[in-house]
Amino acid sequence: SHSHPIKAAAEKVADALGVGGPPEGVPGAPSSEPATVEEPTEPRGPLPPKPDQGTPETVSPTGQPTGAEPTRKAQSGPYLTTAQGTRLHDTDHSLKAGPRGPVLLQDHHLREKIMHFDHERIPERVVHARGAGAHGVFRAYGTAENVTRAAFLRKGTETPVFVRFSTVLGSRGSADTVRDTRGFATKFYTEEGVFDLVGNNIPVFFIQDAIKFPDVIHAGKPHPDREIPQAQSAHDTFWDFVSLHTEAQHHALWNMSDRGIPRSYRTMEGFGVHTFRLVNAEGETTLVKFHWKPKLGVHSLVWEEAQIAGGVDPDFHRRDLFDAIESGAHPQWEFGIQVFPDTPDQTFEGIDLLDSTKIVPEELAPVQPIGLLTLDRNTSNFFAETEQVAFHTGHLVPGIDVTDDPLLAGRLFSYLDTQITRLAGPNFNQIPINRPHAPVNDMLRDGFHQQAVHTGVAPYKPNSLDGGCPFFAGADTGAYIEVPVELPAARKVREAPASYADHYSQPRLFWLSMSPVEREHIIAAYTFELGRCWDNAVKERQLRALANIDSELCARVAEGLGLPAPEATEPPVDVQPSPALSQVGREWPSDGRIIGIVTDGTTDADGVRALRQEILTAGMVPLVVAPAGGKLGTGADAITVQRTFATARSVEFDALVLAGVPAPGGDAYGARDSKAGEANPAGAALDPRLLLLVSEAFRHAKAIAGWAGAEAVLEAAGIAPGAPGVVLADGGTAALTGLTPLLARHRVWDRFPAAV
Ligand code: HDE
Repeated sequence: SHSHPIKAAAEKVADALGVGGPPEGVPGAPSSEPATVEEPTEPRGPLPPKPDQGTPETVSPTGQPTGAEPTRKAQSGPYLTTAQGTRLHDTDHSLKAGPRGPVLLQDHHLREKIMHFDHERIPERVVHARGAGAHGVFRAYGTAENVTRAAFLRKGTETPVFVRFSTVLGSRGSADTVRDTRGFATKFYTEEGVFDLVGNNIPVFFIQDAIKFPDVIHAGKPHPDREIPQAQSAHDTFWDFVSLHTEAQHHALWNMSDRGIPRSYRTMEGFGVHTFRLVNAEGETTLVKFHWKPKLGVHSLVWEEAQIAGGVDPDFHRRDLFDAIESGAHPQWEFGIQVFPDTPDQTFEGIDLLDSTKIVPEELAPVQPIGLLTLDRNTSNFFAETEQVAFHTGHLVPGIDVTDDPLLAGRLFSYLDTQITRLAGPNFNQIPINRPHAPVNDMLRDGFHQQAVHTGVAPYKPNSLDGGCPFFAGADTGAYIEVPVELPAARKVREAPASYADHYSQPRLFWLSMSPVEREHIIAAYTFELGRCWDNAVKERQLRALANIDSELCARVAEGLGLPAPEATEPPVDVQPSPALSQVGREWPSDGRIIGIVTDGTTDADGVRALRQEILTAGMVPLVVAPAGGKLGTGADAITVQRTFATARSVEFDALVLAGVPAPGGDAYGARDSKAGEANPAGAALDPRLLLLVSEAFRHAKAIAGWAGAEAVLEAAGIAPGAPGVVLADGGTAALTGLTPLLARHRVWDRFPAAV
């Protein structure tokens, strides 16, 4: 019962992923003849943006909407110019004294070109350097109106947003699929000014007090002597810190779970982590935790897949997000809040709401949906938007306030401060991507990279010379009207509240909430990471921490490391599991899933064409794989091969369909050098790349279907025809019918623990 837009989206994904142009047989697709690209001879204006790419909103440097004024775009006019707008007639040759003579210093164009190039890079973010961003829209359900007066949460209000996803530890060019926390930062350009929700895909943090942030990051970053390993937590300094500073155990456990290796940014949850305070129109306050719930469900990679993807496609997540949006398969998240009464003790059911190493299980406080986020537009320039976007936890709108979480307090300082170095000065709010969409009328002046030409003579208050302008908002519309929260009489101390000393009850809660296969993954992850450590004292200390989480977890990891399992030093805590934390056992829409149709020279092209169409109709993405590039079948409706045995790797596919028929007198999928359209030589050996593709997909617990000929391939790959999640059918329709429910569960969980 998929609607037409999803089908159209899937068609476009297939198209975007293909190497050979638009999918054949799709109504409205242009003819399969590639259009000839003509070399332009006449001067013409800059290329128009792609349909899903717009330039930043038309606003003045300080955010004032400019109405009809043209957008401040970098390129205009048909001719190449210098930065001063002077037309150029040559950009390929330096000015020299004769063709073989010395280059002349007076060549301004040469100097300007090289000078600018030399300064193209800005410092990368000290954390979260690697990321991908997209534009979208947030629509409020109105269900939060009773707890907050924030205008963008009023029923039906639509607010433009920009979201940046990221990893934490790696450099800007590092791989997407490493085991790490993911950032999930959202900028809401509301009519009341910018609200930034700078969250992560893991609901807890390593530390309870911001003063520890440099410590945990120094421990996680590469070793200072050789700057290795890149984008990894699997090294001594990280586990040294985590094992000594046991409040980090909870976050580290989430990292070691499947949450540390998401399948896609589109299938990640997001969390505000801290408790925030909402204020409604009556001035009443509520404590909340923010959640993002992906419409496609929460899905992860398996570790071997993540490692392979890190090599064969380091841009795995960035590409996935971009392709999906470009094709019209717009990812969506429901925004939700867990609501707690704002009591003086700031706890809920005994859980300290000011401790960012703790969650409140959804079973105790359900997540109430308050709006829908849709990402529908890619960036048109990565640097201008994704690199220059500057989030800040202190960018708050009326109706949303902070709490006294000491981790949040440090962030309120840090995010402004870091931009001074990264974006070189205090005027980063004037960079197009950071400009509010609400009018800006501040009294901030001058500074590096000032873009605005301010008028008036009195940037101070009170003034009479500028007529007293600008004026104050009324107390009912203004921001930063702090809630007059009663503070307990206190003396200055450097200490944490007693509840912050509980480091093990919640890791244990998480562990007990996992399904058996998720526990296996966690055990394997710790065994891998600690196995990569060199110092035995670090491993032994971390095993002692694991003993306090769960004795079986500790014993299994110790066994893998070949070390004795220590006893717990703290009595096991009696906690109730939270089933909502497990990713296994639920069914989700299979929209956008990528299905590899593996063919060879003997495959029936009509069958493949029909199957492709059925996959598209179901809102999924077919990719045709063959031993070599080219076409399947002949004539106008020949099918373009999109991946070859050389370019395909199992990690790209959510499921495989082996669509072959045995060649007369030979095996299907025959010899390595068979070509599309040619029968395979009798008895030829199966291509090892095909066997790798199939056996990896099986090992990664992906559904595999096939018809005639598939059995031989499965057998050669060592897969029993009756294995779980293997569908042997009599054709494409039956194969897809068999695959669909398997895809809804994301993986064939029954294949574990034999699978990796
Ligand atoms: Fe951040 N963090 N952080 N952080 N953080 C930054 O800001 C910091 C923390 C998060 O896509 C920096 O502009 C401190 C928690 C995200 O641009 C910096 C502390 C959470 C992003 C900074 C924390 C986050 C950042 C680096 C401890 C989840 C990427 C560049 C008190 C709730 C935003 C920048 C983007 C980025 C500091 C802890 C999330 C240095 C001091 C907890 C998603 O300001």
